[in-house]
Amino acid sequence: MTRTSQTPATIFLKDYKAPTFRITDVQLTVELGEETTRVTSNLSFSRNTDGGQQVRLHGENLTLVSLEVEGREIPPAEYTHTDKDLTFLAPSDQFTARIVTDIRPQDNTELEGLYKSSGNFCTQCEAEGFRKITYFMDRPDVMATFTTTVIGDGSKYPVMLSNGNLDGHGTLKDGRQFFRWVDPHPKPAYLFALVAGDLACVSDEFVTMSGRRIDLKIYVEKGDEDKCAHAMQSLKNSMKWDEEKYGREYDLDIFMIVAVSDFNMGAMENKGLNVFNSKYVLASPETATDADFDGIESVIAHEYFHNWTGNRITCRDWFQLTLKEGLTVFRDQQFSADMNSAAVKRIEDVQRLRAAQFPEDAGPLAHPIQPQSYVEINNFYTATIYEKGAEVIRMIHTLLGEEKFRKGMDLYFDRHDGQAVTTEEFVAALEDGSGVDLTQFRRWYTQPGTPEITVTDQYDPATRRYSLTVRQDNPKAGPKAPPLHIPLSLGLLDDQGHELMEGAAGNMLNLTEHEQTFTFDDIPARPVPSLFRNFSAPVKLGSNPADERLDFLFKNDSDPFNRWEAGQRLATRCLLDMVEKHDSPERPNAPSGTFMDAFAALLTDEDLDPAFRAAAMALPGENYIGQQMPIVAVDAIHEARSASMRSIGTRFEDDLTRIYNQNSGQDNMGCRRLKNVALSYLTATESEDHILLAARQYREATNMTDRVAALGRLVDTDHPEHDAALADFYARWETDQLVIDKWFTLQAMASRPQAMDDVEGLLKHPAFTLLNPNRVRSLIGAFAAGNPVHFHSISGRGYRFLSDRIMELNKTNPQIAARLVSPLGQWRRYSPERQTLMKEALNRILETENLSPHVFEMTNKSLNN
Ligand code: B3K
Ligand code: ZN
Repeated sequence: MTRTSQTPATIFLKDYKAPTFRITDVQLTVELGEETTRVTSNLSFSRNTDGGQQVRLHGENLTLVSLEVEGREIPPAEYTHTDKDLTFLAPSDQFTARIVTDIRPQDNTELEGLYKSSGNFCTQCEAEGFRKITYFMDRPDVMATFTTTVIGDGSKYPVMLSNGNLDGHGTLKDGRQFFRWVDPHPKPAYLFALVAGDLACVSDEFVTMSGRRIDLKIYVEKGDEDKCAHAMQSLKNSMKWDEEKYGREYDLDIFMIVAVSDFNMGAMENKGLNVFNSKYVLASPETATDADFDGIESVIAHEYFHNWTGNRITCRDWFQLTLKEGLTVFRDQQFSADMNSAAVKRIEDVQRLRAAQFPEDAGPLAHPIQPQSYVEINNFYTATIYEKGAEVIRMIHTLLGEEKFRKGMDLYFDRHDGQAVTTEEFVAALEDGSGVDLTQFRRWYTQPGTPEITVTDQYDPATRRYSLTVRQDNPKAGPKAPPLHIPLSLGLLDDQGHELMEGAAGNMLNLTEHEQTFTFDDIPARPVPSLFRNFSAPVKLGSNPADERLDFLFKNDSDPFNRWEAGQRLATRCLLDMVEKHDSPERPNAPSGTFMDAFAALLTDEDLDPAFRAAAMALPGENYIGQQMPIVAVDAIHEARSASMRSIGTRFEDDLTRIYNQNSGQDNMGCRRLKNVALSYLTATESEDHILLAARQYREATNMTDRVAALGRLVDTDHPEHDAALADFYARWETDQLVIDKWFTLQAMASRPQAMDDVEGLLKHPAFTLLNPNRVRSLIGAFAAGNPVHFHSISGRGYRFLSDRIMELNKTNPQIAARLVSPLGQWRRYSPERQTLMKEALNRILETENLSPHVFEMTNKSLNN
């Protein structure tokens, strides 16, 4: 470590101690001001454990005005006060305190605590933001009831919201307006929320399974009211689904969602008052793509489902984060699968896991889903905690089966409602409720790394016995790591493609040893195995079957996930072969014949669901191909993929044109997706006709999905349509920030040679600002994660561009800055020249003055772990 004196402290799970005192009730008054906002907090304390009289409250960036304990003003000599906390002595085992503090939300660019966005006040308290509003025991195992009175200028902030049910509102003698909210459900401070502003409201209602009428309210900036219908419908669907699937009913009289434009992440599940990034609320077909609509549905569901998995039952400490996040992601995945095509949803979930979580788990920031330590908790809202966490819950679901899983969940809710618990308590409830032993399974919580699976098979015609030998290794967890309990869902197919085992779902094998052999009797001829159906475990399958076997599975597997997977593996193999021969005279310029035949079969298979067909037709992305190589051959991969797109487009021009035409003008997501995949192959040929086809689609589009798909094809060309379409798009949508984000992203991901100049130029565009996280993600995030050729340019320009932005953002928004570090942390996977340049970029960051703990932790671990 280069920094010693200011190296931030590491927090360890093993050091967890229950709090000596608890806060059971909070009466909060927040007086909103243009200069100073005053927060008066009346707290009820009671003893929780032995351990002395000292009371320590967290607090950051606060001006302490006064402290009273049991009605007595405490003089400064009787308390200690640092920039992190406030400590005083408890007079007895039960007492009250009144604390007055001043804050300046208008100066808060970190977007944590109370801040202003577009002139409205809003909060973000998870993980440790409440301590930036007032002094408090800001830890999730301290759960209190809250009454919140918001006071302010009613002409500026007519809407004033907080958690719970509305208990009164009116005008004070001095003319200020107040609203009082009561939340009867004890909650940790991270679920506190407050919003005030001049907002429009869209209302609806939901009648729960026990007949209670719930008011549903979505608050948005004025003028956006007509973009809330999909969010509202998604909310009602989520409420109904949670009742039917898990027996969970909503528990307040009102459920509110507020959309804000400056938000560090997607959304936040504050009790009864979810605050959302407007990206996950606002949609109309003209302004949002089909993918945006799906994103809204899943994030609305996710935050709503947190009401039970996260809020009613919360985390004991932040090491348990996956308790609520993995479980809630699993639940939102189930919900989206029920609402849409389950197969396509599963494919997308696995793609996301592979794109973000697998590299994380193989790199310097690898951690188990229950980490043992952290420096800055906000850095631990990772793909591992969320997406791998969801896979772990899914495996429990697979091992228990639907019915026993529900029994386990019922017991979990019964046993722990109102508590702050650990992942161990969760697993124990699932085990007790189902009667299934999860002793070995628990290792998934503590082992980092993606297990690598190798499979060999044998068939003996004399005994009609088939055997599969399966081996698991997890190099990241170390050579002595004990084996995991891995569910392997298996199908065996005969040479006609028929299932040889009961039911199309096949068999579930329990892989519990390092190496295990499973035998199957009465198998008439050598079968083709379909392994890890529906991606039954988050593992890497090492052994690669022959092309013919993949082709066979691609055409015959009854498991749609594995069907798609076989096609992707075939494609990956071809692309890797092209990459390997990049510099040799036998360099192929098209994928193999087997692949082309399989692709041809897709083009005429009209029985397939169009969305599935579109997913199966798309080639694996450059990043995914890179992940399959020990050292990523950035340029060769780009060239191989582009050449493949081109050769497929040329060879199948007629079929692709037919598919394009057949699926044009259909008001159906799947058809749009299929048509736009066809367009991507056609434009890859670079023929003038097809570029003009994209230009026409751009101009004539009636929805954003088609418009953006067409523009995406044009941004990669030098054709005059490139500038024309980009200028038109900007002029058309200039006032819609979410649409302009797409304009930035498309240019950030373009591969044409001058793309890096374009990206640097965009930094100076009047619409660009580092203060808006969506804008940062749309340009800088999209470039670093989605433009491998230019980000990894051997000139080092991409790396310098990113490190410069990280250093700038470190000053205003360290959470967002830290999130941008991870692409550089992958340096070990690149050529020696690139490694040097990437490390140089990381070292520059590490040498920055006043480096935040957020950026320090990510950069330091990226270099040294
Ligand atoms: N729980 C929030 C994430 C909070 C992130 C804090 N840095 C959103 C979610 O997962 O639902
Ligand atoms: Zn969540």
